[in-house]
Amino acid sequence: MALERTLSIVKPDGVTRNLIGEVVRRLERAGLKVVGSRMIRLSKGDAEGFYAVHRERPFFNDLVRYMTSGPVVVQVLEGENAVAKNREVMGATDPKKAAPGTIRADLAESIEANTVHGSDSVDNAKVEIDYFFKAADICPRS
Ligand code: IDP
Ligand code: MG
Repeated sequence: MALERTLSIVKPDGVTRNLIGEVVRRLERAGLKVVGSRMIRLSKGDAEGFYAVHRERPFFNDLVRYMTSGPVVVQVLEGENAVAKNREVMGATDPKKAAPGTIRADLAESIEANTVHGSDSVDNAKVEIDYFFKAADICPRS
């Protein structure tokens, strides 16, 4: 077990439907602690940069349009195995394939508007946290 940090985002569909608290409740109940949090409206450039790894995918332009369609909450989560734990609580990308009881199975609207983002590795978590947070805006809790 290792104390890790990961980046979580409540995506525009989650914010629009007033599900910020519901998402955070589920993450906290799983033992994850919020150590950084702010609401932002991504610019086109922000979204393109954040999802650069997907730029050749057919859904890229739609994804950027969707992620810039309304405010998001970017959060840094801390905890034992935080990267995998967050992904577990989120569920699979496609809500139709997500395990029952996960955020995406219970709350997501579609494979695109799937309510939450979570880093997929410890290395990517570091890059993604740095994309949105200055060190001074993160408050360690353990
Ligand atoms: P992840 O969010 O579960 O890590 P990724 O494969 O990294 O999934 O895809 C990033 C985001 O792109 C997804 O969360 C979703 O919003 C969107 N996305 C992924 N696959 C598709 C697709 O086939 N159609 C439309 N949007 C997609
Ligand atoms: Mg991903």
